[in-house]
Amino acid sequence: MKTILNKSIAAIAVLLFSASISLQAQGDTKTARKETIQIKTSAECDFCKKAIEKEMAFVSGVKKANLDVATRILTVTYVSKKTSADEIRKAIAKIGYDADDVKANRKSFDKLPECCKTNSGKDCTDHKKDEKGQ
Ligand SMILES: [Cu+2]
Repeated sequence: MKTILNKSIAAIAVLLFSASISLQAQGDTKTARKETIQIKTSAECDFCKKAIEKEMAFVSGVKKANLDVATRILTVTYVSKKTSADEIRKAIAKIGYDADDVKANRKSFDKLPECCKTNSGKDCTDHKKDEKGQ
């Protein structure tokens, strides 16, 4: 009788132990869960790149942001528990740039340097002149 009792206690202990390990493992993957997305923006030049990347630093949960000016694609790595692709797109639109199907905030867009406005037809090589002129 005593051995049976000991065995079942041992079995329960093993069960509890393994259950706590699997819970812990799940918890770890949840907190560290990162997503990487690519967002098509309306960035025109390095000035836009800096503005967008800087804005990303203010979005909580964003770990990394890099904009490729040639393709206008912003690659963002974020913690999915803290933010979402939609939040990130909204943050980009807020400062005057399109982000996938989210359209740029009109007021912010109007404040952008001329050459940074999509389809302005102006070359961003004049950018430095623009900045000094303001
Ligand atoms: Cu620009």
